Amino acid sequence: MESAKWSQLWLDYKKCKDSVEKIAIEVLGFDRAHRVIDSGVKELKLALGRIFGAEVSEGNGAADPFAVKIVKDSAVAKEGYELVSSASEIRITASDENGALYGIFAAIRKLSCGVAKEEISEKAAPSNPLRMMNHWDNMDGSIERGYSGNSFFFVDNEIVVDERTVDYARFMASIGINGIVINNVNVKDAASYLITDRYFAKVKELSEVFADYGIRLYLSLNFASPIELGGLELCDPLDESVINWWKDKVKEVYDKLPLLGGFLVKADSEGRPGPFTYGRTQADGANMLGDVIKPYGGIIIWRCFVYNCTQDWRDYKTDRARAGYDYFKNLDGQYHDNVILQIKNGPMDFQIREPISPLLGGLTKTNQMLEVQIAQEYTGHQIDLCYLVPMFKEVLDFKTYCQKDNDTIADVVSGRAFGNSLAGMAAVINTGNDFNWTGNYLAAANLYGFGRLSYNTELSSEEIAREWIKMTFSLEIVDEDMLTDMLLRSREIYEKYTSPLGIGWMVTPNGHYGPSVDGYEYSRWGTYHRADHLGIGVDRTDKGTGYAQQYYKENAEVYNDPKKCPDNLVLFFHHLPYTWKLQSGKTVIQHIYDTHFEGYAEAKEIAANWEKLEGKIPSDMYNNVHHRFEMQLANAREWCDQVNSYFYRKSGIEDELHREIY
Ligand code: BDP
Repeated sequence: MESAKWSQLWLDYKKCKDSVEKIAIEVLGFDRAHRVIDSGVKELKLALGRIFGAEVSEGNGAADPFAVKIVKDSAVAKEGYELVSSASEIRITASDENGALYGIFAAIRKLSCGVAKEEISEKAAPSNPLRMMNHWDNMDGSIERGYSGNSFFFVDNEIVVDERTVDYARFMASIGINGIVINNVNVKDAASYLITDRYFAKVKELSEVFADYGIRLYLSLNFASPIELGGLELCDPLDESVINWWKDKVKEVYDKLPLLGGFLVKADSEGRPGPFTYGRTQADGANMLGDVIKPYGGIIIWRCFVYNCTQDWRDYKTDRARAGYDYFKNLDGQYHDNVILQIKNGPMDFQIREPISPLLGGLTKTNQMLEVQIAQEYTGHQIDLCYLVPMFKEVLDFKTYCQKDNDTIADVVSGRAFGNSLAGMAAVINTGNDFNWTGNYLAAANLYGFGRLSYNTELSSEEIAREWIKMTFSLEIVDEDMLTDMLLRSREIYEKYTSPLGIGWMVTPNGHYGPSVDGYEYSRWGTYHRADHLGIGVDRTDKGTGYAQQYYKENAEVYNDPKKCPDNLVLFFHHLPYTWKLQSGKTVIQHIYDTHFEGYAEAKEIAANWEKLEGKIPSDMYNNVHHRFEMQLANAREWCDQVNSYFYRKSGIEDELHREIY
């Protein structure tokens, strides 16, 4: 076999049992020459050729025994599709080109998952208008929080557009992604020059590759560009010289990059410049850019990850969890139409367990979208297995009580709740230039899963896992069941051996892999567990920091009361004695001991399950994951030992089961 340059992930089309000699592709009603239709036809040719061993041609099909027809029909929903099939054809109907492309990939997905060609039927429309990936790639080729090698966009401050870029765009389109931010939100050094002549030609080329697959390219923006690029003395969003500079700059940008979707901005956060420097609000900053980009149809995605990262850990009242809501809620309704706020799923920072950000749905008059992280920064660095789709489902299903019905996070971020047309989901992506794209082969389930979920939030974690497994590996059903089970349990296992009961952190500073119970305890980041010899947890009730009151009444009441608060978040909201009885009936300390021992034991179980797949999947895949499980077990053991010892020594309370604690 010809050796591949990089993995084809879930698009590595394999031959099915059914052989078909000839298949005709027909395009009806769409312009065959349209770039997206052309990509779709190319993909069909490749896939059908491989799956059926067929000779695939384009034609009117009349004489051919089997045809795949791509049909335009304005009755189908925007970016949606309908699939029907019979003994002689598969018919893919859509009203626009993106819908047709998604329909094509859906038909291929069905075939790859073993559905007979005569039995293909599905009707779909995207849950979210914006379905985006955010790269944290730097121009020097490094990736912030990247665990899969270096950037495939940037090498030594140059932009690379090659076959790999095309494959990347195919993968993203196949899961319904329609927007990609190519550079890190921390825009520094060469990245500031992405909006200058230095890079326009290459960014344009990249935007064209994306456009072939129905994807818009976006750029992260340096709010201080007027200073850094323009030589101005300030970047005050209300200053006329600043506004004029931006007007000229954005005109130039759109002259050179007509396909640009807009900008993503991290301002006033972790050392980034922003409107606060000039006594202006976040709305002042976002609206100024929104107004400037409006004539070109662009949008401004403004992140809400704004908090004081130089706080005093002695000060109990300054609660980082409150910051997003405190800074943004009172400006609700002031953001302009083409501005959308991007809000992390939790109030802290992508921990394995956090409550849902109260800002989501707390805002009712503002465009908003959800940000999650599939780069496993705090969830095991793509070494430990952690299938994140169940977490994303929990977020989407959360009932905010922002109104009587239609009040879940899925309703809010899709735009359904309040009728916004700018709405959606974004993920900090987990890819790099490793052969397999995601470091750990199994981490591709998160890449695949996020895309599928952003297109259809109704899919279950299990359905997504099974699709991905079927398309990636060819396994017997017992093995598929086993791997599905491993994925579905993995998040809970990771949670068990790391930080307990929603408290978060306890992680090695900077790197964020492995335990360090007090690593962030006496630092400036606002990330505390407040453990002493009597108890642990942060009082975020009305008697503490008041964070629980940022939720609508129904949720606030639950979180405010340690007897009602779900166990898995109880230390996020309450400071409790180690002897406190949880709803499970266990004490806090016994829960800590039990879950840590269980987490390590269950990690061993899933690692052992993987060994049952030896010889059933390609050896490079097997070895890659096997090696990572070895590292995961060492990590899980370390967490288990350190956390249990720490709390045993702090509390002096014996484990009821008298297991070995050091
Ligand atoms: C944190 C990361 C940091 C990012 C920041 C962000 O540690 O590298 O820059 O989030 O989201 O999780 O801006």
